[in-house]
Amino acid sequence: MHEKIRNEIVSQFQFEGTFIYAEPFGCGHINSTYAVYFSRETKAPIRYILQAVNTSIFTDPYGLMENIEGVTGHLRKKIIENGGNPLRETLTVVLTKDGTSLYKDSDGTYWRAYLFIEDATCYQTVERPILFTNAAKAFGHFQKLLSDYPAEMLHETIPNFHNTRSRYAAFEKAVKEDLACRASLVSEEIQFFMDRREDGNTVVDAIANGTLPLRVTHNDTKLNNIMIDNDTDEGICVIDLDTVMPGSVLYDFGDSIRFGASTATEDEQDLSKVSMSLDLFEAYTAGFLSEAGNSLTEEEIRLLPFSAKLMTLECGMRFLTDYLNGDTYFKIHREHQNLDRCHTQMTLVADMEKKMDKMSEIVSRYI
Ligand code: ADP
Ligand code: GN1
Ligand code: MG
Repeated sequence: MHEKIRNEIVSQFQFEGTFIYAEPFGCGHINSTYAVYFSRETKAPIRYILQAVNTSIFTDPYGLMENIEGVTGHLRKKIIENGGNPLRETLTVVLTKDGTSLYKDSDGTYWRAYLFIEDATCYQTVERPILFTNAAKAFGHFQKLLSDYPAEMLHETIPNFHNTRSRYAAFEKAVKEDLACRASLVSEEIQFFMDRREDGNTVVDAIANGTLPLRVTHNDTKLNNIMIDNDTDEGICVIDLDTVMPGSVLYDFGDSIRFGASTATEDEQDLSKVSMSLDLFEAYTAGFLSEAGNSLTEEEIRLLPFSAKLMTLECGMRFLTDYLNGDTYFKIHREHQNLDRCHTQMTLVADMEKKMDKMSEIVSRYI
């Protein structure tokens, strides 16, 4: 891939300077991400983010980029109005020399590029609670800035992304087809998700009957999808905008808790290390409600604790579905990694079930 990047890809984009090298970058599970480095004659070297879009998942890459250009354009305008720096506070697409947002290479792979957000860190775990509070404020603020974005302009980049009922259907199909001959190895795990089937209907039904509003949401708010400023610890820029679509604010709140309030990494094999920290739940709740609290409905607020469980349940089931299908969706770096990921999510769900009352108590304190 490096040869291809050097010989074909980098010359297609409006990058400044002379190409030096490319390296795989970050811990995303979906796209193939590289940092590409350039030297400049009179200025310091510069790097960019270059990504091969995963088109088996995002089947309409042009629609995807139309969303991203639309959303970042909207954010840029507001950031400027508020006196901020749009080059650091939102993603900036670097265009190809033809002025388009995607380059289709000789193998049919679609490439895109962004300015690299420098002097900021993308954390894989909450190293200090303040980072999580600040991530929450930034996701809450992101939600507010997009509250007047015309939802009808957005392509649905992954249909039914957080439709837990469809997720259950896909899971049951995977169990039945058993493509990788693994179903007999995971009967307890399968039962765990089947026992919680009813939970999958709660938010889907409430959106359908109008009890919960649809908003423009990020839909993938894990901690490594936000850049945190190295000097101030503020959540400076929300990234990974591939799944910005109409959704429930509960998806964004719940997914952040799923990932960031865990006391262990998403693929930890020692489950004794995995639990949902009430302190981290509180750290996130405080930050999120301070930004977005006023705009939430009573029902949204009531369901915040449940949303953490729902998103964790959904994600665990997606990992198990992928394991049953032979690991074709999420990138894995070792055998059975998707099963390990499924196990941490199951452990978190069970722990959240025990802590639900305490979570509700915390929410009520910040309203
Ligand atoms: P995926 O969809 O595979 O998760 P992301 O868009 O989240 O891909 O990118 C993967 C990682 O690359 C991020 O977690 C982050 O570490 C890094 N990254 C992405 N965009 C930028 C950017 N503009 N500046 C700096 N780092 C970035
Ligand atoms: C994927 O793209 P990334 O790594 O930020 C996935 C999320 C999951 C997450 C689990 C488009 O997020 O939905 O919650 O992995 N993104 C997509 O870590 O499926
Ligand atoms: Mg990501």
